[in-house]
Amino acid sequence: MSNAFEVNFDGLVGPTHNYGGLSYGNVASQSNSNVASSPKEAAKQGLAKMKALMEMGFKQGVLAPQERPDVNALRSLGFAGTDAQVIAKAAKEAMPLLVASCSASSMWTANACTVSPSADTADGRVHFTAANLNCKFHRSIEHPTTSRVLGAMFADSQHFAHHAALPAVGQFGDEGAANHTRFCKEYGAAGVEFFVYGRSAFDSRLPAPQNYPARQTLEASQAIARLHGLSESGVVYAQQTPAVIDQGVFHNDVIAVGNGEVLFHHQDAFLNSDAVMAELREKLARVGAEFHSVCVPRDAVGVDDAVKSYLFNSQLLSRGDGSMLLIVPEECRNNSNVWNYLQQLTSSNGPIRDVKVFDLKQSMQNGGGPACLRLRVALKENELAAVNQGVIMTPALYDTLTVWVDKHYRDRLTENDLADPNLLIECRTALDELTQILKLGSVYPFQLP
Ligand code: SUG
Repeated sequence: MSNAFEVNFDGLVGPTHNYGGLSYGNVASQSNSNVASSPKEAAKQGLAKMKALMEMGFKQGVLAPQERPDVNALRSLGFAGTDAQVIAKAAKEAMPLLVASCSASSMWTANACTVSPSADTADGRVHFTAANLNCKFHRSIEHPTTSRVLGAMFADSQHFAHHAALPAVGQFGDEGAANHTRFCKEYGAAGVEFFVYGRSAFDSRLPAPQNYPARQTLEASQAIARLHGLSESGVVYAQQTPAVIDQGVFHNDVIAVGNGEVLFHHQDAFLNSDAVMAELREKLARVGAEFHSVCVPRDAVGVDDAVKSYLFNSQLLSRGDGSMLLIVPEECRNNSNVWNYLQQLTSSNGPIRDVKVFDLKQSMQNGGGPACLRLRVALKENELAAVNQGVIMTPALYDTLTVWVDKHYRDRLTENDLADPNLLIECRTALDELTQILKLGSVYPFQLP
């Protein structure tokens, strides 16, 4: 079998990064509403993580941010005139809509799409379905540009297949890879794809959370498995415990992370957890893999600690020697229950041997940790060679992007600044240059005929 890799494509934080308080059910987003942001610092924190992983020998890529404010979204809501007039009218008459149209939320590329590697799909291609993200208006406007950017990155139709986002209704609410985990013995071998949903849209017998929205439906996950041509024996579905959604676990990647043959998860993550673990064990065995559950007991780390620290929104990475490394946000070190647990975890003889801490505060304050910021794509060597090489991180690209951020990004952004018509011009100028740096061609609305 040819070599295969997991490539992490991190979202480059866009120039309008701000705290809009837009995500009901996401505790950090709600509690930091209206705090001043630093787009420059945010972008640099993200780039520092990409550089560090590249230097540790992991394959690293970058996913471009989006054009914001999204003037076309505002036009579709009835604001008319020149771009500057559209922004001014929205600022005067409907500030929440302007704020939503300015969100840099595409940085959380774990929500960009769901990816199935070629070893799992019926036609032997890597399949991508852009996430409709239709639970929140500010995120529902991402998928058309996401699709164009993914198309420009993974352009070779011999290796890559792209599907449009699912129908834009709550019944097919889809949040992408944040609720999808792929297990395998080796990245290039057939694996098991694990879809976690918050509720069913059509089966009223299944429970649902009482307070916060369940963003992912079972029916959306099933549609993606069909579109990607996954076999029944290669798929496991599980429902999130509704009570944890009500405690702020708005995606599965806030309470579980998996890689290779390992699932690192909280005791309360899944309904009927024992049956889910048994099905994973059985289906992994069929592809010659041995399933390991690393379950964090609620007595050691409560769900509230998991939500505050984002322990599970970590990146679980395989190292050359077969051991695993966990990339966690700084907030884990600041939480004594979590930090004590991690010391114990890495010194027990389990698969996870090391922890590395990153300062991602700018993203974390909007509920986006290390795992939110990356989209994992397992690629065989020839598939990796077919990826647009402009988006693969190198020391030179890191330097170029750092200079680009310094040139175009503001140090500080508040809600009032979003009404500044210059922000749109700054954003377009920066993105026009970025598409050349990353060799993406024309992907943004302002670049299209
Ligand atoms: O969709 N926050 C994002 C965070 C996404 C995290 N992704 C994963 N867990 N994979 C969301 O809730 C907040 C934006 C604001 O309030 O300005 C926001 O969209």
